[in-house]
Amino acid sequence: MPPSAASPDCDVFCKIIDNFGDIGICWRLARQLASEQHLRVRLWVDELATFKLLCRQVDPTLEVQEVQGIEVRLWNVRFPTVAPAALVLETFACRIPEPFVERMAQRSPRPVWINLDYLSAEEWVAGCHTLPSPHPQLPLDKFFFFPGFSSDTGGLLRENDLLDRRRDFVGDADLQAAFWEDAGFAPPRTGSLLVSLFAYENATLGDLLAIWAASDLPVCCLAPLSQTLPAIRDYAGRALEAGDTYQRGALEIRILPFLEQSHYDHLLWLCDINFVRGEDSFVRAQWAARPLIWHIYPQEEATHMRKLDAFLAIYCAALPAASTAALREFWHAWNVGTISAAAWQALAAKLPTLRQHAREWQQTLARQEDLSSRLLRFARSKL
Ligand code: TRH
Repeated sequence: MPPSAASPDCDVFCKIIDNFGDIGICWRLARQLASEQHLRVRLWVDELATFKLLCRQVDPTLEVQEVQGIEVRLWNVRFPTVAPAALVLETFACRIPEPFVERMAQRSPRPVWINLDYLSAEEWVAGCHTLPSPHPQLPLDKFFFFPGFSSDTGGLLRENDLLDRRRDFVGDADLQAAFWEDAGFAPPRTGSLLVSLFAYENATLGDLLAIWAASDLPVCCLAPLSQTLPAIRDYAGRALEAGDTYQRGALEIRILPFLEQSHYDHLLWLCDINFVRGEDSFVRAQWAARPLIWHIYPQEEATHMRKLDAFLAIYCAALPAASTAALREFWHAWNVGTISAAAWQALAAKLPTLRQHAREWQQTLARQEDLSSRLLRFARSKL
């Protein structure tokens, strides 16, 4: 498409460092700013091939295109001379181009410049949320905006209609059948425990698959293509691709293609337990209101384990002690790579309680204002 005739209200900058979380979050936020906050959004992305995996409409060969009402621009070394929008969102400290920053300083009025940071349940977040950082030379402040789980943080991304769409999907056999058809599989056997599996490389994945294969309960493990595939292949002892199925004992593994972002929600809504990772799938699993197992993004010196515990502390605050212990032990074992049959059995025994808890947790979070509304309210207060 030709560049939009109307100038944008908001520039969003996304650098895909690794994985899918950066673009997953930016794309979700950009769409919400456009569809719910009625902003004209211009999204700068440095790598369109990864973006295409989440949204098939993206054409990786185009420098400028419109996708779902959003102006998508390839962010490469030839950065064009464009006028900055009134709101500039840098995400995950991706360092927007210096010439663009200089034009921001020349703009009148100056844009509101926000860096959207990573999600954490740690206590320090509320104290740093919305703090300004003055540019060393230019008359510009950059504000740090932290997502979070409480009202004194930036909140969580949640589309207006998300919970209604989930409810409709969960109650509609035809929508579910359409999901399976799109994914290239027949619906799983009734009575199987449905588990979605999205994780980083994990040394204990083979152990978990063996535990499921030996369990009394049939387990259907739905694994969209991700870093779990090598370990699944090792376990199966053969090559597996998207569309393949592998059966051993009580376990059926289905390798799914990497799903479009909106279809991934459907998978989470269908499953009894969701193994998720990073940030965005972790949040979506909470909106799915089902028990979740979080593989946190690993950081140096195991600082991610503090982050994991900070979340467990708030998530389990209203959960009975025995369920908390089972969940905590399993999450720790999954993240350090030492799953045992006892840890799985303890977790499995608590699934009904965890399911009820996941519903209550979703309801608690849903009572809070979502991230895009908080972000806009904050930006307007600075205009
Ligand atoms: O891909 P991730 O590991 O992303 C990570 C984290 O965001 C991490 O914090 C960050 O530091 C790092 O990126 C750079 O996991 P995450 O955040 O869950 O993002 C995955 C996205 O992919 C999410 O938007 C859901 C989407 N997804 C699909 O669209 N289809 C799929 O089939 C799957 C499995 C995921």
